[in-house]
Amino acid sequence: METLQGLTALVTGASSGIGEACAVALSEAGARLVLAGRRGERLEALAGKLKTPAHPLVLDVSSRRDVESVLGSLPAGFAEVDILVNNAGLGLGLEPAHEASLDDWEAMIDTNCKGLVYVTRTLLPGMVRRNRGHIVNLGSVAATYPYPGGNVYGATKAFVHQFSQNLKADLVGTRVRVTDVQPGMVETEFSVVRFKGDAERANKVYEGMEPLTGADIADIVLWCVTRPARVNVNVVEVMPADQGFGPFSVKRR
Ligand code: NDP
Ligand code: 8X3
Repeated sequence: METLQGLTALVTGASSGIGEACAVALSEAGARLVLAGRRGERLEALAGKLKTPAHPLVLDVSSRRDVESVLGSLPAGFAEVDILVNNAGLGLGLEPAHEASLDDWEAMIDTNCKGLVYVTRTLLPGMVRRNRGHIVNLGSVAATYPYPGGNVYGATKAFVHQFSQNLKADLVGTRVRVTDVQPGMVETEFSVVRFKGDAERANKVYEGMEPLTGADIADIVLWCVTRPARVNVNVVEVMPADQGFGPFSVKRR
C-alpha cells in the first residue's frame, strides 16, 4: 500500500454519504483534503473532525464559471491536487421516461455529467504537468443495468463510464490514473434526494435488506488510490450481497 502522506485529495460532494466517507478514509491515510459541496456548514463541521489539514470549499459543480474560478484559485497547500474523487451527483425521480420531469433530467445531466467534466478539465492539466494524479469517478451499476425509472440517471452514469475509459486512453504513458467505481445500493441521502425529501419512501428502498455503506465504498476508493503507481484499476463494480439482477421483463398478451 502506497502512503498518502504529503498528497492532496479533493472530494466533490463531501458533505454527505459516500463523499464524506471518502474524505474521512483519505484523511486517515494521511492526505490533506479539499472538501467541496454546496452545504458549507457540513463541510466546515467535517473539516473540524479530520486529523489532516482540510479546506472546506463551497462549490456547485454544475456551474462552469464557479468551478473554473474557485478551483483555479485554491489556497497554497491545497492547490496541487493529486487525488480527485468526482463523487458529487444525484438521481432525481423514478418516473417512466414519458412522465419524468425534464428539469430533473437536466439537473442530473448538469451535475453528474457536466459538473464532473468541468472539475476534471480544470484539475487535469496540473496532474499531467506534475506527472502524478488519480481521478476516481463515482459511476453506478445503473451505467450497465437498466431498471424502470432509471432512464436519465442510468444514462449519466454510462457517460461517466465512457468518459473514464476515454480519459484513460488519453493518459496512457502518464502517471495519471483513472478509475470508475460503480456501486449498487448504498444507504446515504441518495434516496431522500431522489424522492425529494420523502424520507419514508427513501427508507423503504433499503427495507429488509442490508445495503452497502459509504464506508464500504470509501474502502474501495482508498484501495484503488493506494496501489503502486504502475497499477491502474479501470473499473470496480460492487453490489450488496442482498442485491441481484432482475430477469428480462416480458409483456405477455
Ligand atoms: P448523497 O445524496 O448522500 O451525497 C451526494 C453528494 O453530492 C452530497 O454531498 C451533495 O452535496 C453533493 N452534490 C450534489 N449536487 C451537487 C452539486 N451541484 N455541486 C456540488 N455537490 C453536489 O448521495 P451518495 O453519497 O449516495 O452519492 C454520491 C455519488 O455516488 C453520486 O454520484 C451517486 O450517483 C453515486 N452513487 C450512489 C449510490 C447509492 O446507492 N447511494 C450507488 C451508486 C452510485 P451538497 O448537497 O451539499 O452540494
Ligand atoms: C444508485 C444506485 O441502483 O439506484 O446509483 O441506481 S441505483
